[in-house]
Amino acid sequence: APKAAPVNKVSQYACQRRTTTENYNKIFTDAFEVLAENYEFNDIEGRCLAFRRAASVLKSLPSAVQCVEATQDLPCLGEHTKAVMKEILQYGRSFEVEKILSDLRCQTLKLFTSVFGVGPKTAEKWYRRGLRSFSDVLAEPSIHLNRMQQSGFLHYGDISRAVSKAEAQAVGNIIDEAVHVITPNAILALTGGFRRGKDFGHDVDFIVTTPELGQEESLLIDVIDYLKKQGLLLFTDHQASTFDISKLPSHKFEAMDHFAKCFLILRLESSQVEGGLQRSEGDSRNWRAVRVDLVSPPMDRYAFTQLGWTGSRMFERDLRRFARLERQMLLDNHALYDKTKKEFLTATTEKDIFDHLGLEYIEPWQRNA
Ligand code: DCP
Ligand code: MG
Repeated sequence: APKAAPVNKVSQYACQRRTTTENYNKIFTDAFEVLAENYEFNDIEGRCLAFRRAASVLKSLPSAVQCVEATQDLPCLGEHTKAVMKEILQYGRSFEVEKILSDLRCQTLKLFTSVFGVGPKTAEKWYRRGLRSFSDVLAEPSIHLNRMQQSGFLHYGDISRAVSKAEAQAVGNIIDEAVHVITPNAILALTGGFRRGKDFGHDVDFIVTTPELGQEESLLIDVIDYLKKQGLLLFTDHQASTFDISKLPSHKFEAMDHFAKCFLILRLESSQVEGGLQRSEGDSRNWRAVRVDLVSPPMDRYAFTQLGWTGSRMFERDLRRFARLERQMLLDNHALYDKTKKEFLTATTEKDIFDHLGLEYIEPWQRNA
């Protein structure tokens, strides 16, 4: 007789799991994130990914794991991850994680990479030069900070503090006004973590576009101009579109998309935020700096961009992996290509893309993998 199909088997692909912001296994996933980041700092990509995958699986569970035996049927959990879980279950903490947290190199790299515009490579370079603190970096005459890093240091206190939902809403109002003053029928949509229902984020992400193909790029430049004239822009880095329709979607996940986009630091007044700004003690300013990203795809690429920018990162990674390995398709922020049929598959909604992939639709708030 055929074996009964396993009930509620958790998929190895994040895009086949529903993951809300409710995480019942935070004690494990926080520990895994420390280990993953440490492997990332040491350029051990495979192990870094293994711990991120394990964390993602645990985030999708409807309750806390009480014993290691309960993880038996779960995918993506190896010997190492299980050993860490065992330690945490037994002692309430992991000694391996604590060792990393007390490691000076790791602490310093974490500190440096928390600056806007500073990635792991720059952080490593500064560490190797013997620099250990922000004042070390800023006092070192041979170090040239680029414009982004200068703004990163200048607004460090503000942009290293989480953005609240009310603040994200206020940013949305500002962008909404700017976009529609310039182009009344422009389309503006929230994306990124706040679209997934997160209460806090490191930035606020939006898609802006126009119904008329080709007009979206000047829209972005005009929006930046408008915000600048209002004195609301503390930093702007505009990247013009390099989108080339003749290029196949790449299967490399890390590749940034080619749409016009800008990375901004916006000045947000307390009076614009319902309930006012959350300020730290002793801070009497009536404004704060907020990181904002805008991406501007042509309208016929809207669904792919929305799916690609809503995240989470693990959800995106697994959508692409699933497409490639299970469907012989290539997915990125621009397009979906069927390698068997040798054709591009069009989509006007995210649902169309899930349908093409033969996946159940997952709501944005269920993509917190
Ligand atoms: N993204 C991606 N790959 C990258 C960068 C971004 O797939 N290298 C996508 C997925 C992210 C989305 O863009 O969810 C927005 O990027 P953010 O860095 O703003 O991430 P989130 O909005 O998810 O989280 P946060 O609350 O930290 O802003
Ligand atoms: Mg974001």
